[in-house]
Amino acid sequence: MARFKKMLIANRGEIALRIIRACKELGIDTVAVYSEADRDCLHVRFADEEVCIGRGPASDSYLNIQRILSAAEITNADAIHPGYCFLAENAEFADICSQSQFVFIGPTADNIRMMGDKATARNLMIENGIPVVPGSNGTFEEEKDALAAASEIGYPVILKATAGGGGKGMRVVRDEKELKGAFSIARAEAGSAFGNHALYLEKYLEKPRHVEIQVIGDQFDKVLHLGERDCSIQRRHQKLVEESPCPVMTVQLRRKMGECAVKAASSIGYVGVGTVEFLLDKDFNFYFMEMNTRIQVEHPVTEMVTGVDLVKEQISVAGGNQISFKKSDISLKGHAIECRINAEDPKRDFIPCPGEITTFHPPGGPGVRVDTHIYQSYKIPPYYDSLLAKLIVHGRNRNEAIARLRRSLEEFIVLGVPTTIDFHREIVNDARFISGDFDIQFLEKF
Ligand code: MV4
Repeated sequence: MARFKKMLIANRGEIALRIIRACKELGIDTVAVYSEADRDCLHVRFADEEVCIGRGPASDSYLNIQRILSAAEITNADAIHPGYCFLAENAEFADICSQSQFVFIGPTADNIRMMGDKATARNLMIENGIPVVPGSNGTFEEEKDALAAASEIGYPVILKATAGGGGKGMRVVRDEKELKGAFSIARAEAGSAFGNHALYLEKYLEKPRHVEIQVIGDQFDKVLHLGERDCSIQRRHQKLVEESPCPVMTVQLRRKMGECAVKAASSIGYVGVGTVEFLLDKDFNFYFMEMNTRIQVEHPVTEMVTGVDLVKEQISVAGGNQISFKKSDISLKGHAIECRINAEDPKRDFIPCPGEITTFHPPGGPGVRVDTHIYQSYKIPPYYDSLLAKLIVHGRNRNEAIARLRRSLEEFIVLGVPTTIDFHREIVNDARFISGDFDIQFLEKF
């Protein structure tokens, strides 16, 4: 693949390193951008070139479109990889990149826009025969319309901001009185958080699992899926543990969910890697929630069970190549589980804890992968999210994966700041986790 000569990575942390690794294997030179708070970061050291783009706060650096484009121009980069968060799902940024002759490593701006508006995405799924939770037809501007829709659907309902996603701007409402209180507050919150007031609502499902399908599309109208990830173990919409396969998945259900995910992506001519999120209820009914149009934090669990390098494949399809494998090449081998290690204090409501890493000893051995940007004496700046490392284990089956996870967590030493390692040690010894019997409320009762 001779398409790209030089890639600018518009991100930091472990994902910037992950992208640099993919570029090295593809023979693409790399440009790191960094903030003044990130001078000593590994992405800066491992890239071929580096450009400082501003002060610590993300709005002055990793979110500053003009500075990132200037860095791409002065280094003569031909592509820009946004990673996740920051500008990854910013349609305007994707547009500006292409207008400036830089290939945006991601889907088209229109793909991002379409899926970024959740009510629009929901209607598109209905048109394509993909199951959605009973809910409103589009958004509403007035409380009376929300009340009418809710009484038709039946309580409890969940109010969602059409410009939200990933749990931002959602509110569960149990009766008419609650809806009357919540409507204008949710509307105002959506307006200030997303610059878009519009809300829609759905019947609230009480204890589903969060199951998402990894998809990839190329520029030749080919879309394939790479199986699922179960991401039910989360707290305040931050995932803590992800695994593949989903412990309750069957071959038939995977085929049905996979077909729906492929249809969802195909219906908008999707190009790139993406994730279609579903809720799965106890009776194995599944419902489309939203589509994430980026590479996700938890992509390594899919890499471990499929053997596909998703970041290399993502860069390849953005460069105009066909997907490098066929549907029949994809089989899920064994079981993979990821734990997110954050600099947070579980004893103090998971408050982020920046500071200096005084001791760092990552685990190793068979079936163990650690994606991290930290090292001994690294100082965690206060400006960004608290993810320090992803521990990903693989085994021939779920039990072997859990055994490897348990002993890896015992080996893993991070001192200097509180981390979620101890919390994960408790999760892997929980009977319901071990039996695979959990849903999105698992940590609330933990
Ligand atoms: C829901 C839901 C229940 N019913 N929609 C959360 C993130 C976004 N992707 C969609 N989400 C949900 N949508 C209906 N109709 C449950 C979730 C949900 C969730 C809700 C509250 C607390 C934690 C949650 C974790 C995963 C999903």
